[in-house]
Amino acid sequence: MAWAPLDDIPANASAPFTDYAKWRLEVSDGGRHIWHYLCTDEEYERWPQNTVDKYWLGLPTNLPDLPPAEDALSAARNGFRFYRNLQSDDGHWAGEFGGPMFLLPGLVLGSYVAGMTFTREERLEMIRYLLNRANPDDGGWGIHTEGCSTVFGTALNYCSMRILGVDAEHPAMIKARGTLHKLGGATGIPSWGKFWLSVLNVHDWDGCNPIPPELWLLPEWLPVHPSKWWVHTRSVYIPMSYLYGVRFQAEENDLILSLRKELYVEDYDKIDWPAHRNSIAPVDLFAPHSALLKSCDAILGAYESCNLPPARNIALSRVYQLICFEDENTSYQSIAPVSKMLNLVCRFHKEGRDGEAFRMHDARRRDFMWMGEDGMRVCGTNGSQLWDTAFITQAVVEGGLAEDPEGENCESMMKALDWLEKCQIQNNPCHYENAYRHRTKGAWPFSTKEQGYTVSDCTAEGLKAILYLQEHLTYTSKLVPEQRLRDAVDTMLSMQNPGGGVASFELARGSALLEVINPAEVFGDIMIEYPYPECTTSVITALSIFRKYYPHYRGEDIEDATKRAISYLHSVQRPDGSWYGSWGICFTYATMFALESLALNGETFGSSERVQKACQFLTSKQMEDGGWGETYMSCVTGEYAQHQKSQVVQTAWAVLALIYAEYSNREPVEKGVRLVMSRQLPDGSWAQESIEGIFNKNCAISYPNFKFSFTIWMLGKAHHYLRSLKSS
Ligand code: LAN
Repeated sequence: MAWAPLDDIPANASAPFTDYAKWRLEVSDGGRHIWHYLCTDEEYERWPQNTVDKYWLGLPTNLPDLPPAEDALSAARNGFRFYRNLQSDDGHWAGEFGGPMFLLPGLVLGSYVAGMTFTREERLEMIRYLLNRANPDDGGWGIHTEGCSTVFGTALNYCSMRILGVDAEHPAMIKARGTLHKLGGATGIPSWGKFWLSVLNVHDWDGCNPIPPELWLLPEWLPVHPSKWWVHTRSVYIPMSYLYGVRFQAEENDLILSLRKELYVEDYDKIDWPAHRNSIAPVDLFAPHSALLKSCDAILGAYESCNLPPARNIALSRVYQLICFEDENTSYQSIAPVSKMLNLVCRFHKEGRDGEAFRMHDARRRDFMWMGEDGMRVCGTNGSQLWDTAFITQAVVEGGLAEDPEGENCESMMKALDWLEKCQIQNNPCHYENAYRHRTKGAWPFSTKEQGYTVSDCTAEGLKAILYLQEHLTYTSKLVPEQRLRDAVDTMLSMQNPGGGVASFELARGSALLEVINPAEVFGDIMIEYPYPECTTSVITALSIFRKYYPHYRGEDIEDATKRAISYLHSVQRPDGSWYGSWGICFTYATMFALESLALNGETFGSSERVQKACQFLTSKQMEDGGWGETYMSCVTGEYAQHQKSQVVQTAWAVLALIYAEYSNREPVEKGVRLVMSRQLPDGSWAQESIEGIFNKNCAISYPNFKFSFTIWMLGKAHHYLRSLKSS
């Protein structure tokens, strides 16, 4: 299948390839995000571009300059005066959630093999995004936007560009191909890349280690049963095992034949595929295969050489059923875009182009596509709606900004409460046990209710936001009744592991030993759930705030959960006083959370050696200019990696940490506040700096709304904190 040809693509992608005045973000159904390009004059007139559109497109918002801030509180106030303009009409804050560079290839390759298309403007802006994100020195792509060029990033994005319509002789393609070849060509691509290239029919299935769907037929009590894997890993490997099991392949065409020549340094027909199953370019390798995994792969490879492995058909029906359950439970979005696009190809393979599954999958691709000033990218989830809305509302209430005389902040908070109320999941998922899901009743998700997965800390931050809005403000009503708050508490308590720590989506179901069979060479710690200081803190702080207002519900359980959580946090403090962060960068992020927990337990700078050590750690990292700055390399190496430039978001985290710790010396706090104030722009906003988040140890992901929520939160709290120090 060929897509309609595009005009010549300019080599320089700094100017838009489409008319930016025509893009609009549609927000519907509980925070769903879809970017539209308006085609007719009539549409254009009916649907004016608003501030949210303009801000995310990088167009001037023309918001007024504000009176310069005199102190931390007025800086927080100015920050929110700007940021409230980015609130959507339905009450949530929308935003970009890009960073990983292997998501757009899944979208493009998956759509292509299933015979789905994109609009011309979407194609042009995806191309432009990739041109803008190619590393300037070598023209390749990394695993994420700040990473060095790898085979994984370069080969997959190269194929995406070609499918989207870029000619092989375009200067950017020549440069990227040169880099790919220098790195050894696509035979060295990690396993997820080998998989996608095989689906596209530019790589041979014989070059992939087996992904047998039969694993799902093993008895569930077996420690390796895939139902015990981390929910993301299992959601990805379910459809992968289906497509591997049926050896799905796109039909050969000119583009595919040409890609077979472009991607490799050797002659495609002469490649010894089985010999390359474990070839991984050194630059890509983060988690090498263990000897045990290599032996398992060899045994499974022998099983695959039976013509039709005996249990294949039964296994295929079972995994297909799991794929359908997941689609139904998430309105065809799946938990994240990797599994979404794999499920889409599976449904296309089995059911073809006619019918509900194809139509729904086609439409729901757009929930992940986000237009930015540099073009169109694919987000890590269908957004971070709940996460961003929960933080900013807490920041505004705690900073004392929610009761402003003009009433505009009040209105903003009421809208936010309304949205947060609607976002709470009130039931357990369909096929609850049969689909191996954790309970969702009472939970808040990371993005939207429709996506529908419980996340421990999102439930916690959602609940805290509701409690702040309902209990601290005079003008709000109790939209979320006590019974639903109790449901959230039950869900959070159901997520604490025996060791006291809380993981992300579920309880840890399997042993950490399963990590020896981690097949994805580019990610670490993905086989099971692990407890995280961040998630644990959010949960126990939410439980404690709940208890303050509703002391009669499960008080003892909450007390016991808190004690166990604290002992988990004690056990994972590092000798240098810090905690390792798995979802934000890195030691600064997790140390902020952990110190909040310890404060809840009465452990502060004055009384606790642990807290003193943590504060020493933080203050030793404060930079000359008063700020803090850590790079994502901390997450990769496990050692603090200093950024060249201080970062407002990390400065906010570090100062918040010192405040939680009740650090007695005002100087580091004051210097941090001054740095954040000095970076505030005249309209009250802050500019985007380096990437803020991380996952699976090796892939950075952006949280651009953090530069508002955490700065405003820190400034508000610091103001009150510094005043309290003065008066004591
Ligand atoms: C996220 C984003 C949010 C994040 C927090 C809530 C911040 C965290 O505290 C708990 C874990 C969670 C929900 C999380 C888990 C992993 C996600 C879903 C992501 C980092 C966003 C993208 C990532 C997902 C795994 C990306 C797809 C890639 C695969 C390896 C399958």
